[in-house]
Order: sequence, then C-alpha cells, then structure tokens
Amino acid sequence: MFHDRARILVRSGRGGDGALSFRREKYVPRGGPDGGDGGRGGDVVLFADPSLRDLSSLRGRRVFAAERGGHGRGARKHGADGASVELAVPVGTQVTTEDGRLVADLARPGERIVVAGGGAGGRGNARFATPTRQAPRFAETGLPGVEHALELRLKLVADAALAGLPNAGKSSLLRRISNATPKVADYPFTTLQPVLGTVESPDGAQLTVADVPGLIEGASEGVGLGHEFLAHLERARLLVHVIDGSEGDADERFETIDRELALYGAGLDQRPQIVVLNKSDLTPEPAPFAVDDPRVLAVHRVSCATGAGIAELKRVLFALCPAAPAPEEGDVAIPEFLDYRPAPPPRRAFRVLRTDRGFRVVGEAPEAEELEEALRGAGVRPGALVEIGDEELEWQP
Ligand SMILES: Nc1nc2c(ncn2[C@@H]2O[C@H](COP(=O)(O)OP(=O)(O)OP(=O)(O)O)[C@@H](O)[C@H]2O)c(=O)[nH]1
Ligand SMILES: [Mg+2]
Repeated sequence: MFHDRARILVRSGRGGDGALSFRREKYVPRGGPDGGDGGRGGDVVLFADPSLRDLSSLRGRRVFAAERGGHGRGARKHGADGASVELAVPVGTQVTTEDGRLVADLARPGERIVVAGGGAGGRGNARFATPTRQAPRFAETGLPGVEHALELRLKLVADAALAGLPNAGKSSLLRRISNATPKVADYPFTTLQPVLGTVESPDGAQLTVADVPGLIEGASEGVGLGHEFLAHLERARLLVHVIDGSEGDADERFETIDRELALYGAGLDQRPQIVVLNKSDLTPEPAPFAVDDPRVLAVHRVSCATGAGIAELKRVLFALCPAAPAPEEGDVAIPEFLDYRPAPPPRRAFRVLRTDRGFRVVGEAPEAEELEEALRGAGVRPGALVEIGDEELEWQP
C-alpha cells in the first residue's frame, strides 16, 4: 500500500539536571563545588530521504520520543546529551499541526527540520560559585522537552504529472517514456497509487513524471479515486493531459478533466499542459481536437501501443517543461527550529533549582498553573520540599 498520510506524536527529551556536589578528597576538608552540568535533551528531527517512496515506515508507530539528557555528576562531570530521534520521510512531505498550520515542507532531498527541540540541561553548582558565594548549595534543573501532534502529508515532487480519465493510457505512456513500469490493463482504475518515473533525454537531461489514478467527473469532490490523488499534481509544473483519441469527443473529455482541476483549486487549472491524444493506432483518421486555450502548449497524437509519435512527444516534453527553479541563495523558507506556540517573550523570570533539601524557585515566581507545570517539568515529586522566597512548602499538585 502507498501511504501518503501519517499522524505522529513527537516528544523531545528533557534536559538533565545540574549536579549539586562538593569535592571530596582526602586531606581536603572543605572542597569546593564541583557539580557538572546536565546534558541537553534529544531532539526529534524529520529529514527528507530520497530513497523513501511513501510514509509507510511511520505508520506502525505513533509516538517518537527522544532521549533525556543525562544528569551532571560530581567532579564536574557533565551529563551526556540525550540521543535525538531522526525520522526519514519521503521528499515532498509537508508537516502540519493538528489544527492545519503548515510548519515545514520537506521538498528537497536532505532537508531537515527539528520538530521538537530538546530541553536545555541545568547548570551544576560549580557554575554558581563566586568569590562571595563559595559553596552554592543549589544547581539548576534541566528544562522539560516538548510534545507535538503532527500530521504528515506527502505531495509528490515531480516535474510533470499525467492527468486524464481512467483507461486513457496514462500508465502506458509512462512505461513508454520512462524507466517506470506501472501496471497497464484494460479496465478503469488500474492505477491505484501514484508512480514516479524518470524520463531521460538523449543528451542526459532528466525529468520526473508522476502517474496518478484516473480522474472522473466529481473527482474533486471525492468521486472515484481522484480527490485523494489530485494533491500529487500540485507540485508539477506541467500537466500532461492524456486523452483516448480513439473514442471521439476529445474536446469534451478535455473539459471534464479541466473542470475537476479547477474545482480542486491549488492552481491546478493554471498549469501549462501538453495534450496527448493516445491510441492513434486504432483510428485511421487523426483524432480531432479543437480546444483553443492558451494553457495548452502542444497537442500530440501518439500510440503507446506502436510507439508512433512518442519520440517527438518526449522531445517536446523536455522543451516545454520549464527548468526547475534553482534554489536561490539565502532563500531558506524552512526554519531550522520550530516554535509552535507564539514565542514567549525571551525571559527566564524564574528558575527551578535543586537544593540539598529539595527545590527552590528563584526569581519572579509565576502564577500557580505555570509554576506547577515548571515544577513537574523539573521532576519535582509530590511531597518534595519546595522553597519559594521565604516560604517553604511541601509540593502537593
Ligand atoms: N490500442 C491501443 N491501446 C492502448 C494504447 N495505450 C494504452 N492502451 C490500452 O489501454 C488500456 C488502458 O491503459 P492504461 O495505461 O492502463 O490506462 P491508464 O490511463 O493508466 O488507466 P487507469 O490507471 O485505470 O487510470 C490498456 O489495455 C492498454 O493496453 C494505445 O496507444 N493503443
Ligand atoms: Mg494507470
């Protein structure tokens, strides 16, 4: 099965706690603070892997959690950073939040995105020593990781896409012009999932062409198989509209498909097209086609059965398929890091510290809810002693 959708839950690792420790050596009665820092929590990263065809590798599992950072230890030993989780997705995967906000479009091979950044490690008490405070009896706790529900949707990346009614000969054409070998049969909806083929020109240039299931009237509303797969035409810069020319009414068939493209939206009805009137071997007279439309850049009569007209069509395909826009320098549409919530003002008004008795909140303690979340994130357990200002309380969530 071809899976072009997946829902996943990603969770980054919590940062490790800084250590609260003092040097202990023989003959050194009062060693200085030597607590090391906690390690960073691991990230969850998505990257576009050109060897993947679809999202099926992510289907079995739902939760992808990165490792937490190790705690710091005495002797200034730092905790290890938590291992990140790297998830390979096919090129063309779009990542959205549950409420439909697009957060990343992994449209180029190798593109990466951190979808859940690991929490920072806490600083150990060695870091807090100052001339006036030589024995800091506290260390910072690590920051919690984050969790996000994400929807992944693959939209194939191809230079051109085949469109047409079922049985028009789209798959036969792809077999003729490319290295792909999609199934061909004499019944509608033979093709049930998209197939990508690479077309090569004599001078070595390459184009990718997508073959998708046939469209019928109402496809844009979900009739037949079309609606699901129209999304795979979105990224194609050229549509190759295949029409069975042996059955007459080519103009009407053209209009039927064109209406569905327009109803689907996403600019599909503005794409330049090549119209291919297929099955020329079946009719002695060339199939008539009278549509006069600026989007139709060329009309070709071919036979996928005999190969007539195919070489010429290939040549025109290369001539008309606009070269892929080169990624511009500095055109980084994809952020390295994602912040799902509106970014809070960059402040760290308070900190949760670990002390030898429990925890201490320093700085401007926040409202109850936020404080509770921060304490839980810092690993405070019910019953633990929490100091806030001059108050000492036993934490009861
Ligand atoms: N005589 C003749 N038959 C053809 C030609 N091209 C395709 N066919 C036949 O038409 C039928 C449909 O071809 P497919 O390539 O499977 O058509 P399709 O458009 O991919 O169909 P779906 O995947 O069902 O949408 C098959 O039986 C092909 O052998 C042609 O040029 N001449
Ligand atoms: Mg087919």
